[in-house]
Amino acid sequence: MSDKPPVEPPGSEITSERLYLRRRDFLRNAGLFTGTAAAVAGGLYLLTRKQRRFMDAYVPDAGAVTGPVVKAKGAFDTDEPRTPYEDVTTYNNFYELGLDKEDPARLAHYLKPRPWTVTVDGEVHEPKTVDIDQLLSWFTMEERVYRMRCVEAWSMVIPWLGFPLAALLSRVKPTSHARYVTFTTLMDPEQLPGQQRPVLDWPYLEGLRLDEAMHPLTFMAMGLYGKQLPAQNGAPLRLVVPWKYGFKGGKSIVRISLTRTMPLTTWNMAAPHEYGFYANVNPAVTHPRWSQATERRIGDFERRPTLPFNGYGEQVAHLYAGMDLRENF
Ligand SMILES: Nc1nc2c(c(=O)[nH]1)N[C@H]1C(S)=C(S)[C@@H](COP(=O)(O)O)O[C@H]1N2
Ligand SMILES: [Mo]
Repeated sequence: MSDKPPVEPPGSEITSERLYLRRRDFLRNAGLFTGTAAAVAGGLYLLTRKQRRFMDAYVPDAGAVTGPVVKAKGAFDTDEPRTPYEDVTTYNNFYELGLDKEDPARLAHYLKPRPWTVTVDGEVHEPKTVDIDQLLSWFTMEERVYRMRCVEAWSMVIPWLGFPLAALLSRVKPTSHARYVTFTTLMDPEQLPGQQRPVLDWPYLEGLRLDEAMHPLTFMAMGLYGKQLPAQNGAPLRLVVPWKYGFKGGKSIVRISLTRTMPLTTWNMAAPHEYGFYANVNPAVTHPRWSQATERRIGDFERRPTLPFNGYGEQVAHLYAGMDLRENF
């Protein structure tokens, strides 16, 4: 790593500023910017209609995900307003598809989510290499509406479709030695042209402790907004860990390995003083170059306070009992 050029943080506030201004312009053009709460609610309704048309045009083959879908509001769902589909699918971090927020949607067509094979191996009794559609057929798809907080201090609310990682891990039966889980993104510079340049040490690697991986909030997403996952969001399979910074959620995963030792993870290797292994959302631990105390919810005007564990502390704080969360950031 040491002979590589210094790595920039994943993106910048500048782009989100632009998006914020665009949203404000939209509302102003719609005559709603200075309106009442009712008018703002009306604006959200218009946006939703607009998103729906965009969605139908944008993901023409995205029919329903195979199999039954559980849509009931789960115990962990937030009922905060959902970030519009257009923003969720056009404001992305996926460095293998470019460094600007708009790049992944623009370059999404390079990535072919079928055929696709996923390997689950390592410290398990029943390692498996399966076709993605076979894997899909093992689970009932659930909808989970989660907050997502990027380490760059912006956030979204996203309705994911997928299954708990615990369901997959139970199937392969972890051995008593398994303590960590590694997630590996596809390595293919033709499908992920950003891998032609050594911006990061490819493939993108992420990891969790096994108890974090088995937590019921930890989710494997195959869709969002009831449709198949767009490539820019990590098709066909991506990790979602809602109490951690967004970079923990590795995209376009081909391998899930259980290990005895803590795995190397991409951002931690690139900038160990800035991105820790745990990366739990923590307003009290400042990034060396910016505060994590507040965040901008995409589409909002005002910043809002960032919550410890991104608001999931009641569910997950016990996982870190007795740990110094400043040291283990
Ligand atoms: N393979 C891969 N996964 C990745 C990234 C990436 O660059 N490459 N970016 C991460 C970051 S920084 C964030 S915030 C989320 C963004 O997910 P979204 O674009 O679906 O909102 O993906 C994460 N997963
Ligand atoms: Mo991020």
